[in-house]
Amino acid sequence: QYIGKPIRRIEDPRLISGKGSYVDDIKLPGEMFVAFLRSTKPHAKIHVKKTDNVFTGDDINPGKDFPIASKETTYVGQPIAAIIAKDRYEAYDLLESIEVEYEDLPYVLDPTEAIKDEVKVYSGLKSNIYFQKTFSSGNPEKVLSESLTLEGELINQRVIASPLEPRGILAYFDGQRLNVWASTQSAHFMRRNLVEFLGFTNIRVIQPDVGGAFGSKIITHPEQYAVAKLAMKLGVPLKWVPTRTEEMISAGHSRDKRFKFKVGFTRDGKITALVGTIIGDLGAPYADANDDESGNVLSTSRMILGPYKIRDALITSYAVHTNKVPTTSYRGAGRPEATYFIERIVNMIANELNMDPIDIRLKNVIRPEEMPYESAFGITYDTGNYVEILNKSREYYNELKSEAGKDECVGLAMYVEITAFGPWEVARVFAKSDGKIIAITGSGPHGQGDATGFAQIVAETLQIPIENVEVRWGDTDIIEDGIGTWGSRTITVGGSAMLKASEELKRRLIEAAAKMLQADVEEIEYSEGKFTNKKTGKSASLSEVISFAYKNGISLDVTYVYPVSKPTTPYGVHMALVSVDKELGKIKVKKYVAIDDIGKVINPLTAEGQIHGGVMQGIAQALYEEAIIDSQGNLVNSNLNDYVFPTAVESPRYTWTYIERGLSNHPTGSKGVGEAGAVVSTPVIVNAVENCLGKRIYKIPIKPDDL
Ligand code: MCN
Ligand code: MO
Repeated sequence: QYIGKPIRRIEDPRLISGKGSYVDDIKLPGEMFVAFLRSTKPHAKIHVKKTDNVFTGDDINPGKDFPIASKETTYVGQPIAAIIAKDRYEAYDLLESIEVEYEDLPYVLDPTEAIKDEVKVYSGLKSNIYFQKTFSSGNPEKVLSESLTLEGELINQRVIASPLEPRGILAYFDGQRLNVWASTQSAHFMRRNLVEFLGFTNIRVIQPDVGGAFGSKIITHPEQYAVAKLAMKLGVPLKWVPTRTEEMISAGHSRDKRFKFKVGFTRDGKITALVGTIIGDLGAPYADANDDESGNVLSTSRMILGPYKIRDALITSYAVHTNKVPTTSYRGAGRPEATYFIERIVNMIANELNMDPIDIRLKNVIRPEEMPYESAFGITYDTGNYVEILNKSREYYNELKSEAGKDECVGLAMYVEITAFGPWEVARVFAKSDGKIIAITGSGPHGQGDATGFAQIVAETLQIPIENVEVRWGDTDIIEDGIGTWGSRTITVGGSAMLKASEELKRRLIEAAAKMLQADVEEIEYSEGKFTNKKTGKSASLSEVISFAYKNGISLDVTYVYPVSKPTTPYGVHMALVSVDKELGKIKVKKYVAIDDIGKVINPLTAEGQIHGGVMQGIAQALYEEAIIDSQGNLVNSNLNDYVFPTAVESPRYTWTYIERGLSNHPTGSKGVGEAGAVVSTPVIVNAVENCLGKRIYKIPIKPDDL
């Protein structure tokens, strides 16, 4: 009735008519504004002069350099003092009056230099290497010596997640309770972080409307910790919302991984072995961010074998500190890098052997009869048919090729990724006495359209009109706990919790109806809001049964905790038609075709929207975006004009197709789609340009000069 239908987003009417309410729209009487003074040095001892309304690390985190650096800074942009004023204008003006003394320390910006540990990024560190791990399987060196080989280094450059709304927080301590409104991907996660940092539990966190995040708002940022702490100290409402440039010099940096590789293959295109070193740049040491991003370095390492049967492999991976902005998750979080590396390599081999990109993949992918398949690095690919999706892609590929005119080429790439991470999610579903069903999730959607998906799941399970379901989230007071929205987990993990909670509510309603209609539970038939006693033919409506339940002391409030042990693996084949004008140095992505298997599709409209957005971010990484950091550690392109942020003008025409071959084992049958486009589109575009230029490309973004 609803699941699988392209239902329009129930979130949209208020958002597109400008009635949304973001952190900066919320105003409390007497609120003051906080601005942060930021380090202008990549590594220095500092001394900040304290005055009345200036707060330093000594006030906020005595004896430590986090969240506010008090003794030693480790990147340009790091907050080193907070100032409080009546509004943002006064606050920014006052920043200039703060006196700081810097005593320069040696710094290191390049991760391959940092790995040598000659210059420490922070005096307190034993090593710049956060970790070094080895993943190995089979006998790759021997196999390589018996194969054709190809080697090189691929760099997946540092880019900046740029949600339209920057981070932000409003915090007010009323004498008993700390009330927080924050632009975040999870109210619950932020609450747990604040509880730990402040050592105080009476905290409520509200996630109002959020203008995008793309991973950059998973962690609690230093400024948010600092504002919460100052709000507790001062007892006045404090607000912080950064400018765009501040946002770009202090948050959302990501990717920044390189892969030095040697790959072995046979003359007929079978990949035999892969050996290499992955270096991930974590930026400055800063626990929340490093824990998040180092997980992504592992993810890149373990997913580097892609959908291919490579059993002889050895990958050494390093997560390394530098004196740059700490990196965090950005759409795909480790999987785009893995996909970029392996897909570039597969396409290079195909070109080397003059082989069709689909044929070479058919030679190497995991066969459907081998599913579930455990990769050489221990990732379980649960379900799917990689052969079928490749065969299906051929007609689209041939069509794009036949359309390609002069200086136009087609590129193709494939991916498998991991989504729907645990460890659990919570859903709460209850019936109001007025007949409405309220559905609450512990996750924190912020643009994806999950509320529509949840409403579809609840309406379908309870067989009621979708208008009778209200979906709520983003408040730690309305549900017992939650995880959040990231890792393309929400509709699969949160949705499965929602499905189970709805089923339990239905069971309770049938139990109440049985009492009301004097029947055994098995004698009650339920259909579309109507309960019928099969014996007597007597029936009752949903709202009658709800009223009966309330009057008879039966609770219709269900909370369901859904645990997850293993992620699930969506996959797909994407391709694009690209025109390359060498004379003008111009590249235009004309058409983009995506074929995905994301298991059961809950809502093809919102799922396709996710593909469009994700693909565009990957196109931008191939052609436009790059965090350019100068030799003094300054971000050079620190505004959206210089940073070459794509717009609708750069967008191709999309065709999206899905097959529902590999259902997941979750109650919803779905797999995630929120990141898929960003995971695979970069190598698609680079491959197309490479085909036009007839030479290998190792560095992105591809700039006009490179043509
Ligand atoms: N969907 C579906 N069928 C499936 C899978 C998903 O219909 N089999 C639909 C869902 O109902 C939902 C959407 O697709 O409308 C995405 O669901 P899902 O794949 O579960 O991903 P999440 O909701 O967990 O979103 C997280 C993902 C991530 S990790 C990043 S980063 C990202 C992304 O979503 N950030 C975004 N997309 C974004 N979109 C917007 N507008 N803003 C962001 O910050
Ligand atoms: Mo994410």
